[in-house]
Amino acid sequence: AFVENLLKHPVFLDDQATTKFIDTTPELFEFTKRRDRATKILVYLADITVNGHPETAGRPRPAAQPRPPQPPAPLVDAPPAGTKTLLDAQGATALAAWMKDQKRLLITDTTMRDAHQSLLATRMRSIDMIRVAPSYATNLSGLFSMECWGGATFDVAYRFLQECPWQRLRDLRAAMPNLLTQMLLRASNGVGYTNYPDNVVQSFVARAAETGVDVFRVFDSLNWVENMRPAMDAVIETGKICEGTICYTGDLLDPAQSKYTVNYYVKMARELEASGAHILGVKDMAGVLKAPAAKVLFSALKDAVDLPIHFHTHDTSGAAISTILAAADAGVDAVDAAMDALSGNTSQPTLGSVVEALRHTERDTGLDMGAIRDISDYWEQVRAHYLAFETGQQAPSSEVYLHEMPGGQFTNLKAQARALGLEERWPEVARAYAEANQIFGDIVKVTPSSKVVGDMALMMVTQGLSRKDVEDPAREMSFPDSVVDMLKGNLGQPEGGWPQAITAKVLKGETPSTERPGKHLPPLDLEAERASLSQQLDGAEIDDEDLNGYLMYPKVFLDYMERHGNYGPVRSLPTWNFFYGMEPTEQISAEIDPGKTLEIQMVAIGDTMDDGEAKVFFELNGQPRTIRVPNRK
Ligand code: BTN
Ligand code: 3PY
Ligand code: ZN
Repeated sequence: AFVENLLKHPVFLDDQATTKFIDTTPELFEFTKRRDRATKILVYLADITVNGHPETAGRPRPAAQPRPPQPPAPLVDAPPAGTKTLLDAQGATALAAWMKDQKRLLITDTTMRDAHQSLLATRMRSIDMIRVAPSYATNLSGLFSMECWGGATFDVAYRFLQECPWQRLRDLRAAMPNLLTQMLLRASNGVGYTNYPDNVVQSFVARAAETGVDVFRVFDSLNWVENMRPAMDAVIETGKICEGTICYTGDLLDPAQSKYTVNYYVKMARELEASGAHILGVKDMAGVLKAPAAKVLFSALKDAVDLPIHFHTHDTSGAAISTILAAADAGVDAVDAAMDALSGNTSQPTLGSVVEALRHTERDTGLDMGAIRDISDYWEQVRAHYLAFETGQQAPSSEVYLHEMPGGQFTNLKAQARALGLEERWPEVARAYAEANQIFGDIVKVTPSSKVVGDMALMMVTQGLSRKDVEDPAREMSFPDSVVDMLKGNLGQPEGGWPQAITAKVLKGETPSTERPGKHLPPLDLEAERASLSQQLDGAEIDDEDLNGYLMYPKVFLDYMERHGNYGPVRSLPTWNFFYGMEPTEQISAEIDPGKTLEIQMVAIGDTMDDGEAKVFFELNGQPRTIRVPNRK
């Protein structure tokens, strides 16, 4: 009967069965459900083994297969009470007050989000995070929060890792019940690159809070508070923590600095406080805040607002720890750091070193160095699997003070430059980036405005254009779409407005908008979108997670669903095998559901036949299985 049930089920008929569909459809008999998904995984493994993974093709490969990472054992029986325990018991306002009462410097671990976004092109897979999450819950329960979601991870999970980002969040939340989870939200740009209608942002925030985000770091890519309010209001409405965030740029000690001064930041901090933020975030996305300036900035902000302050920076220059110590001295409440093995350079400063630097001082973090070392050892083993995504950056660089490129963009722009054959000309790209920033009037550069500056820089290098050429009204050229869009006002308004001459040239006389973009975007009919998505997926029931994924990235989501139909829950594969397939005689396990594990052995790779298909021989749970895949090599 189950076969009939399964085969007649409208969703299954069209091979659109997803993990979630099967998980939430109890009428399906277990044996076949396993067999079916197992076959899909074997097809994936066969395909990668024969053809390679497109994402690692042509990239450096570890000399030998690294051993599977082993998470540290728990130091206590159960997760002790932590910040999440406090939030649940007393709410966001009490949590903020508690932060201010702490003498110790609070630490956010960014390893699962910004660190790999900034070092490994955001390619870290969920399995490598979820495996170590219980060790954090037991061994480092004194952390302030775990930044593990948002930013570029949402898009990359679907697009490149063939994973559902919501499932990642759900699993991490469950594995760290005592710790606050934190995400990066680009205000009206959601976790995308463009302004969404207000109700799309609201819907996304509500769903993220429901699935497991506790702290929302909300920023706007032009530091425009008006454009942050809908997202901030949506967060506050969920009862979760709203970290209203200032993006730091320039050098506030520079006497020539006329825009991004202490007064500018103080004014913005007050606006964020008045808008209901529980925490004031200071996001130094490029890592250009220097220690002496930090002292001035944080002292002024402490005086100006009553909120706890949370500082985020990058170690691109190699000088970030000095800035953190200055910030700690000036009374900052919390800072971000990455576990040692994934820290430094374009990533966050080194967590263990921050902890050590403050040991036996007033701001001693109280975190256990042994626990930190063990978890960092785990991350070191994980990192070895991602060699294909390393940037090749060997050393810190003071050039960041010239280009001010966000750490999270660095790896991305480098990959884009490589794709255009400009890898050898990276220093030119970096300098063009600085010039492009000046063309736009010296703006805050952070996703998505940083991407626009990057697009402009790549155009300048490929076409050999200087700033003067670009600004010359007599010289005709066509600009990247993202530049046109930004100067139309579709990302909002920067401090001081867009420079008039370049706007006129780019828009060819069209009048730009100076109002909040969301003001004119009509609300999307969410139920109509759900119905349309369901239709595109052959009648599948669409839950809020899938709907919100689709609203952020319609095409990326649909492509993901199509591949999911073919390859099944590949998130359960070990990272090595996900990227490199299997060797003959190799044996692996894949837990496709809690407690349900596939034992997979690759027996041999057969010949490719006349029809171009290669046979791959496996044993699945001891039973022989032959899979045919097209040999595209
Ligand atoms: C991806 O597209 O990056 C992840 C999904 C894997 C798609 C498989 S990998 C082998 C084969 N070659 C392709 O280009 N796509 C499929
Ligand atoms: C992001 O928006 O993804 C960032 O990390 C910005 O710094
Ligand atoms: Zn960052």
